[in-house]
Amino acid sequence: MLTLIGRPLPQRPVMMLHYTLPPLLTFLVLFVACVQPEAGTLPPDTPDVDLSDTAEDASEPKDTSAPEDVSDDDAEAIPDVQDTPPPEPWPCDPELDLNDRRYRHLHGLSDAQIQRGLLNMVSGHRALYYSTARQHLMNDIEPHDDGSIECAYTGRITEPDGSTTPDGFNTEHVWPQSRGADQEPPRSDIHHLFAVDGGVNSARSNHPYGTTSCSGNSCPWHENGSERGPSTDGRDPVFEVRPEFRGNVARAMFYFALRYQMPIEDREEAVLRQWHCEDPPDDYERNRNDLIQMLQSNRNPFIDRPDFVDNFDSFD
Ligand SMILES: [Ca+2]
Repeated sequence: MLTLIGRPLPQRPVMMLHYTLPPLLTFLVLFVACVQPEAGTLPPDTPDVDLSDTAEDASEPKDTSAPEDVSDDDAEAIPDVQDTPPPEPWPCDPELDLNDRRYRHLHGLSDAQIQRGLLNMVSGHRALYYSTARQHLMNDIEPHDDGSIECAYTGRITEPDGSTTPDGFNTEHVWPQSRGADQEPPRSDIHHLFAVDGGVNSARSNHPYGTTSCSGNSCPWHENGSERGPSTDGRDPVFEVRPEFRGNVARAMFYFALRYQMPIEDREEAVLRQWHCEDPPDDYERNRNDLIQMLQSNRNPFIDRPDFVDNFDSFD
């Protein structure tokens, strides 16, 4: 016999309702009460929602195909680019290959368009911690094929020792920190950092570059082709870089002016343009550009394509 709470279940319907309704209501109340705490556990279950998002992520190959579509568009644009005439030979180095594929999308464009295109290419680089940048500069970027490093201003040779100050060398900011390179990311941007003898770094200080009116021993400071003294254009003092390195300095300055949209004073720029032409990029400088790109994900376009300087009336 069925029983309810220890009592025999009545057989008549009315009596059955009398006995069964209260327990059923109690059961429903208890059921709802039991369900509510489970509902309260929904937040921890919300990862299920995230999982659904993950599922959406899993479908993202459709989205990742979008860049491919963009590249397809670029691919379609290539014939047009290839149809544009190659740039005129660069007068300072007529043998220079001006068909670098990295810049072919700029062929045939106006100066303003080329300037914007180059700015887009150099901007947003991967900024390094300053200590990391100096470590890479001295031990990975500057060493020549024989492993030596060379003072940019005097040519003094030494060996890297794993530090940032080997044999009295330290880090030169071609664009002085006191003239706008004291904040990040410009302070750690290796494109304008060079290894120099510490004493020579002090001799250059933050003086602008220029052509001195003195020569050698007659200059207040001089060492192995670089010298500091009054300039031929009325400034005093200026720092004149030895012939082997003056183009490297000029291109680093042009890069900085473009990357950080900072002006170069007119008289200094005139000298830098002259140095840029006198000392075109060589294999060492181009290799240095490649190494820096591996760290920072951007290049100095004036090393790859020195003729681009001519697309800027002035860096101001
Ligand atoms: Ca050079």
